[in-house]
Amino acid sequence: MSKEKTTSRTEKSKREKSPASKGDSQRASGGEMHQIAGGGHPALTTNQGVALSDNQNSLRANPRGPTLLEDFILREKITHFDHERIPERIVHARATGVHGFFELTASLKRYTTAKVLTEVGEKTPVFTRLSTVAGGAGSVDTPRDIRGFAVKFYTKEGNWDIVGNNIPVFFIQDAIKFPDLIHAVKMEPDRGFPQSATAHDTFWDFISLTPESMHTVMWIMSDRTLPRSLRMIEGFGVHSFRLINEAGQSTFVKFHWRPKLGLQSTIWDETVKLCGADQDYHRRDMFEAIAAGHFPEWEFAVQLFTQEQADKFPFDHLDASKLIPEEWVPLKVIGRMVLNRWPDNFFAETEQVAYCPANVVPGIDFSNDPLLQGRLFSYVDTQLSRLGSSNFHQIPINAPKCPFGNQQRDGHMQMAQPAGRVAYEPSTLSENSRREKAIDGFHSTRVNETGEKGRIRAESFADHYSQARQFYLSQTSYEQAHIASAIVFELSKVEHVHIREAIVGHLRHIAEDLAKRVAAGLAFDKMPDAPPVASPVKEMPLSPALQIIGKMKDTLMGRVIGILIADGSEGADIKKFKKAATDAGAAVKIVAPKVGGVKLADGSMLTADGQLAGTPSVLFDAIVVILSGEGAKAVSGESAAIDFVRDAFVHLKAIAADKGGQELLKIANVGQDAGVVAVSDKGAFMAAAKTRQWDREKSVRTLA
Ligand code: HDE
Repeated sequence: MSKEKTTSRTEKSKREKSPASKGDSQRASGGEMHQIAGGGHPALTTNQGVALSDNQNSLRANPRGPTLLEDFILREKITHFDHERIPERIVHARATGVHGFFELTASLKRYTTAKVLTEVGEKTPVFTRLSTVAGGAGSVDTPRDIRGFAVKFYTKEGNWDIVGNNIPVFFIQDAIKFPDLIHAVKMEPDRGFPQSATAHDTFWDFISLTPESMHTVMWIMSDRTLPRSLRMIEGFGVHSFRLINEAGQSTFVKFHWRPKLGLQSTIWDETVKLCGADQDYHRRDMFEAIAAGHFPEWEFAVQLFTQEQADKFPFDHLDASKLIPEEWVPLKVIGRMVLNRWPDNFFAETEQVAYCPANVVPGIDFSNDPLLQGRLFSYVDTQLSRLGSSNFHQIPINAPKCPFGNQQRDGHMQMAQPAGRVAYEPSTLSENSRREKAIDGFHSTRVNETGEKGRIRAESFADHYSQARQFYLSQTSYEQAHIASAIVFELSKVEHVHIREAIVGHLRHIAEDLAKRVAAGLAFDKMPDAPPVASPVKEMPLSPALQIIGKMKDTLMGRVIGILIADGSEGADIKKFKKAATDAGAAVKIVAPKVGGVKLADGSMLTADGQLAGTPSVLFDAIVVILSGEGAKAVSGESAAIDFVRDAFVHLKAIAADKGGQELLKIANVGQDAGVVAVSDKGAFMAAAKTRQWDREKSVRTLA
C-alpha cells in the first residue's frame, strides 16, 4: 500500500513539473488543486486502494463527448454517495451526541452487584445522545417537544444504556399504543405537515381519547419542552428498574439526571423566533460549550424503594404515566456525568449509536412496567432495519469496551474473523472457547408470576388525573399561566371543535381553574362536560420539585450575554460588561451592524461576533446596549435593532443601556422596569440577568 502511494506521488509530481499537455490545460483549476494537494499528503484512493490521478473530471470519450461506463472511479464514487443515507430513527431522529464519563461518588453495594454502581471513584466512559422526538433528522432543534436523554455506559461488565427523557412520565401505559401515539404526533399522512409539532388535529384527537396521557400533557405544555440549552435539562429513566444485590435481593430504582447549571427554559414566543434565528440552536450551543472547555455536567441520582413501600403508594409505580414525588422518596445522589468530547464524526457516532433499554449489566434488572417490556423488544428490532445488519454491535460507537465474544457467527457486514472450527458451546474441541459464568454472569430476578393471562389493564392503572392535578397545582402562577396559554395556542391550531371541547372536558378533572382559562382563551360560550372517570381524582400534596422556576440556579454560568454596539460606542463600558459577564461564567457576544466591526469612541476598531441582521436577541439570555447618540440614530432605522431590544424586553430579559441605548429603547417602545437598568448599574444588571422578569409578562402579552 505505502509502496503504491509513493509510486503515484512520484508519477504525479513528475507530471506536474512537465510542461502542460493538452489534457492538463483542460483540467483547468483541477490541475491547480492537484498541485496544492500534492506535497506530502497521502494519496486519494478508490475503496480498492488505487490512487487517483484526477478527482475533478470523469472519463469522457473526447473532451466534449459522452462519459464512459468504463469509468470505475466515477461509478464507485457516485454509487457510494447514492447510498450515504440510512433510515433515520422513526422517533428521536434529530439529536446531539457527546462523549464523556460517569464517575461514581457513592456506592450502592447494599443494593447491587453492578460494578459501575459500586466502585467509587471509577470513571466509566459514556456516549450521551440528546434528541427531540417528533421531527425528522433535519428538523429544527427548538420545537415544543420532549427531549430524549440516552446514555450509554461502556462499563467493565458490558454496555448499560439508560434510554430516558427529560420528562419523568410518558403518554401511554402500554407499548401496544406507541405506534398510534407516534403516528398521531408526526406530520399528518395525507398532507405531510406539520413537521415536529403537537399543535394539530391528529395529535389532540388521539390525546382526547387517551385520558392516561393527561399527566404527560401537563408536562409537555409546560416550558420543560422549550429548554434554553441541552445543558440545562433534567433526565429521567422514567420506568422503575430493579437493582439486585449479592444475596439476590431486589430493590426498585428510578434513575435521575440533574443538570449542574440548573433548569432553564425559553418562553414560547422566543422559541418560535429561535427556530428562524438558528435551526441548530441546541447543537451549536453544545458544540461551542465543549469547544470552550465549559463541559456540561449532571448529578446522577437514584430513588430506591421496596415492594412494601410501593404497595403503599396511591398509584402503581409500574405505570409509566406516574412519577414518585421527590418529597416521598428522596433522590440519593451517587455520581456525576461530565460531557467533554465532541464526536469526530457525526454519522459514525451520533447517527450510528444504537441504544436499547434491554442493555443492562449483572446487578440491574427490569420491572414489569408494560411500556418498558415493549421497549425491550423494539430497539434492537428497529436497529436491524436502521443499521442494516445484526452485526451493528461491532460498529465502534456500539461495541463494548470490555472483552466480549460468543459463538454467534456470520451475517451482513461481519467485521470479526473468528478462528478455529468450534462455533458452538459446549465443546470439547477447543479448550479456550468462551463459556458461561454461572456466578458472575447475568441473572434475572427470581419472581413468582401468578394471575390470569389476558389483555387486561390493571385496575391500579386507572387513575389518570390525580398526578396531572398535582403537577399543575405545584407550579408557580407564572408557570400555570404558561401551561394554560400553551394549551390555548395548541387547541387554536386544532380545526375540529369537538376535539377542543373534549380536551377542556378532561382539564376539568385536573383543575377547574385551568379548564376555565383554556375555555375563555378559546372563546367557548359554555363549559363542555367532563368525561366519566375510571377512578376518582385524589388530592395529592403539592410537590415544588415539579417546577422549573424552583429549580433554576442563581447563576450566569453557561449563559450568553449579547452586547449591541455601533460606531462611536464607548469601549470602556463594553470592556466592563465583558469582564463582569465572563468572570461570572457567561459567554459574551458582540453584535454590530457589520460583522467586520465598528470604530469606537476612542477611534479604535472592535470586531463583532455577529451581524445585527443575523444575530437577534433571542440568542442571548440578557442584553447590553451601548450606543453613542449618532450610533443610536444610525441603528434606529433598522428593524433588526428595534426587534433586538423589543424582543429582549418581551422575552422578559434583563437589559442594560447607556444614554444612546436608552434612545433606541424609546424608539422601540420598550418600557422601563426593574429589569431595565443603566449601564452604570452593572450589579443590578448582573443580578437581573440570572433570571427572567416574570412580572413584566402581563404588560407585554395576554396569557390565559
Ligand atoms: Fe423510545 N424508541 N420507545 N422511548 N426512545 C426509540 O429506538 C419505543 C419511550 C427513547 O438517542 C427507537 O433506536 C417504544 C419512552 C429515546 O438513539 C424505537 C416505546 C422513553 C430514544 C423506540 C417507546 C423513550 C428512543 C427509535 C413505547 C423514555 C432515542 C430509534 C413502549 C423513557 C435513542 C431507536 C437515541 C428511540 C421505541 C417509549 C426514550 C422505535 C416502542 C417511554 C431517548 O425503538
